[in-house]
Amino acid sequence: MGLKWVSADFVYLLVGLILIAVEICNGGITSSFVRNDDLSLDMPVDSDVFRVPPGYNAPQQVHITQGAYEGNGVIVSWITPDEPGSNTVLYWAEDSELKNSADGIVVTYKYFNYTSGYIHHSSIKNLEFDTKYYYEVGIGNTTRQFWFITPPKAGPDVPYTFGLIGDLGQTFDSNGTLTHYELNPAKGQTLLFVGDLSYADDYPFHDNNRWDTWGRFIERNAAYQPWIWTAGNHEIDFDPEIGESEPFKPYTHRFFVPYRESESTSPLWYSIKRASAYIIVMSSYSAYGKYTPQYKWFIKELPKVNRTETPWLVVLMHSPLYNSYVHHYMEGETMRVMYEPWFVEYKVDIIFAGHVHAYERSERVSNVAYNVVNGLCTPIRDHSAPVYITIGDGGNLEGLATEMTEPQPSYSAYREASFGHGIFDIKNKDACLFQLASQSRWICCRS
Ligand SMILES: *C1O[C@H](CO)[C@@H](O)[C@H](O)[C@H]1NC(C)=O
Ligand SMILES: *[C@@H]1O[C@H](CO)[C@@H](O)[C@H](O)[C@H]1NC(C)=O
Ligand SMILES: *[C@@H]1O[C@H](CO)[C@@H](O)[C@H](O)[C@H]1NC(C)=O
Ligand SMILES: *[C@@H]1O[C@H](CO)[C@@H](O)[C@H](O)[C@H]1NC(C)=O
Ligand SMILES: [Fe+2]
Repeated sequence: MGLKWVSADFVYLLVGLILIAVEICNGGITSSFVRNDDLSLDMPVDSDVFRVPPGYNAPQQVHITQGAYEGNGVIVSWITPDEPGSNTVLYWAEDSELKNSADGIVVTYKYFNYTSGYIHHSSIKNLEFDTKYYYEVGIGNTTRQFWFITPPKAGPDVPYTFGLIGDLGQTFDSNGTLTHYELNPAKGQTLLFVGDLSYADDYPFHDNNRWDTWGRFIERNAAYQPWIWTAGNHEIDFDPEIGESEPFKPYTHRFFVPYRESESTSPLWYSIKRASAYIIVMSSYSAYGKYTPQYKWFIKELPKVNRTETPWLVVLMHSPLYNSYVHHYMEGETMRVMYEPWFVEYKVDIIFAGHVHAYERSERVSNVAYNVVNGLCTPIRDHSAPVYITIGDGGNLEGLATEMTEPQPSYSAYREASFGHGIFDIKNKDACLFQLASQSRWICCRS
């Protein structure tokens, strides 16, 4: 690893049990660190990370996500290449001989001249909280076993550690990001993925074989801990010129989420509780104006959140609302205008986004006073406002965003062009820390 992973967000602001309490920065640090901005290539199709598991019709691309609003369910997904095989997942608690089974469904889709394998999704319900389970997919002599650990029941002082990755892709840098996440001693227990998964759409005709390679690449982590999915622009796969006019087709066939449990009508926006966090996932690329399904769902969602039970309110979306990089500048502006008043009124703690291939953290600011005629259009410090964190630096083939708007706006606390992941580590109801990439320093999430 060495130095190339080390970056320098040296803001400490620690609350509660943690000892250090120095705020060095007061707005506007631009790190001079740039992690190798040479374009990284996608790993070749015959790379070790894309290896097809042995055996006839062996399940591949195994991944799990949270399968129940309360956290006591898991959706297991996998693909069999040759024939449908079985939709059943066998599962058993670590200390139990009793094998249970959950049935699921199998779907397939076509995209231009590509035909998918058999994509299985099985939802396991009513699991015990805070328990290790083993599970098995496949039939005959090509079964495969994995495991996961359910979260503790939701509650105010339940510590939990989330990882964050966005814009991952499948380059050598992507592999570095995933490896580095796996090796982080902070040990993320669940990954919050802020959109842009495979970048298959960068290939001619959106070569969906690159969705399959990506599925095999992430299996080594995503089969053992839930990845919480957010859709990005690279999931839209809208290309009417080649006859593909159903947005999000590959994504919604491959990645199931428990959206109905939060009364959502679309897998592109939903929410879950996990430990002491309430996580709301939004879709930057679905209609979100007033009266739209996403809007109507969202405004009912916020009052539902019981901050005594889940004190940490977190929102995931792909396109950032505050972004001072040149790349994708102001793309999140219409969504900011629509939703920022809600985020401030309901005191959302953190909004994580990706899209910009770099890291940026905002101060706690809001910009909600403007009414067209009053000229009040500059962000101001606001303790009810969220911190905005952009972590779209997973390592995809499009490369880093290095160009920043100058001067650095005062709402921008820290920005740095580096690949990597984040760790969002909840200690208790008052204290939580965020760590960028592998640096050993942490910042406080609430102040
Ligand atoms: C089991 O796998 C082996 C090796 O791939 C194969 O030769 C054999 O036919 C398989 N048996 C069954 C029952 O599928
Ligand atoms: C799909 O079309 C592309 C471009 O014509 C071609 O290179 C590829 O081999 C085709 N794939 C299949 C499965 O027919
Ligand atoms: C990806 O990373 C893993 C773990 O560090 C390593 O074993 C593997 O060889 C890497 N693959 C490629 C293609 O870089
Ligand atoms: C909120 O959660 C707390 C702690 O779990 C619980 O005691 C309380 O009844 C809940 N409030 C509502 C309105 O459901
Ligand atoms: Fe993006």
